[in-house]
Amino acid sequence: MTNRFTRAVATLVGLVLTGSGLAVAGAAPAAADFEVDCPRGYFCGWTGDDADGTMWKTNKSVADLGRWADDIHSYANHKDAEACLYGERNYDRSSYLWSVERAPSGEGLAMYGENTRVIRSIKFVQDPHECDVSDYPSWAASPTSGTPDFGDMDGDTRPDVVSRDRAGRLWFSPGSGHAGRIIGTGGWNAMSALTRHGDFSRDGREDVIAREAATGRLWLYPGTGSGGLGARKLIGTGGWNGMRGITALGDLTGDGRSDLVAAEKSTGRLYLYPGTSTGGLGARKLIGTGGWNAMNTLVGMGDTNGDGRPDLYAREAATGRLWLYPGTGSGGLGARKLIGTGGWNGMAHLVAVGDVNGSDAPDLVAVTDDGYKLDGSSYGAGWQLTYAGHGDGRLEAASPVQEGWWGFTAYC
Ligand SMILES: [Ca+2]
Ligand SMILES: [Ca+2]
Ligand SMILES: [Ca+2]
Ligand SMILES: [Ca+2]
Repeated sequence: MTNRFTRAVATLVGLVLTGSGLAVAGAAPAAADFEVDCPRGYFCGWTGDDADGTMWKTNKSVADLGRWADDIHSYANHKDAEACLYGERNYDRSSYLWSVERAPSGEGLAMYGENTRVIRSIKFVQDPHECDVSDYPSWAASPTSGTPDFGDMDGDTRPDVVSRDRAGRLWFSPGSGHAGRIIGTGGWNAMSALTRHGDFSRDGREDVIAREAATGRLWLYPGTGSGGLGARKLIGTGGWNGMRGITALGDLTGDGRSDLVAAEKSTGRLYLYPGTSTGGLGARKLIGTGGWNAMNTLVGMGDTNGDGRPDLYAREAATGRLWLYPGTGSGGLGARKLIGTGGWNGMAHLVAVGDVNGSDAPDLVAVTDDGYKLDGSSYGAGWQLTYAGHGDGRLEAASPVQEGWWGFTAYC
């Protein structure tokens, strides 16, 4: 990923004080005012640096810039979309140069940059991910016979991945390895938690649960069985902003209904919210008496140790350690075990996906953060790693599987 932009640089040029201490009053601005010259809703290019010279503008994607290809030496994006710049015509992804971010909404500002490259085409997209890689995370998994109803949303026994892009769209990446598709066309940025695993609506299909940031409500989005989501249902009328680590983890209570856990911010307690026969949540039960605020991620893994109870992984913020909290026969969690001795804070996302490699034991997918290194080499953000489950709650070591998972704001 490359994002090069300089915000409002040109307007600052005329205001730079010299070392003499002389006032800038009367100094001629060195640059044209790109905010004014480039109308809102347009991407503009200038033949000169500092938004000087002849201006060219477009409010639509341009597959061939023609003679302008060699002539854009500075530019500004004043459109409410990401602009992908390409060195070749027709948005050839192999010639992708970089993207120019959209102007921050409501501020009326344009994003400014300078350029020495040939730009032959410009495409506007909702998310910079669409400039040079697939619009969705690429994903493939083996069929499983272990827990086919855990992680699989379209009934092919291969676990699937759901992701949210920066534009607030929800994507479905099927385990078949085929192209992903949009299952939520927008508005998902209004959700401050997304979790999936298990069937809450009692139709045998896995569902997604989301917390609405503005209201603290909890919504159930029933899986359709083909990877999509049906009409949502309110399952928590409020107060969920007081909780963190909201995690659907399968049936912990042993009644055949999927359950939810979440930690209470004010007390650090962990609560179980049992799924009910009507697809809602019953009275909560205390299953962790404190200390859960020390965990910055909870992962509902499924049954990692083969005892038939779903288990929880938790990442400890201060140490970067990963802990296993095994589900017990009484609907609680047993004594924790150390699974990862450190370094787990280098992961941007930990994603429970069920059994990925067909071994019947659940595996863990991690998405790397900026600082990710392996054997001294810097890999950076957006690498997908798969940690194979050992069958006893532990994980095998992982290597980078593929890049291209950067830029998504949530996975479940
Ligand atoms: Ca599937
Ligand atoms: Ca369901
Ligand atoms: Ca249950
Ligand atoms: Ca277990």
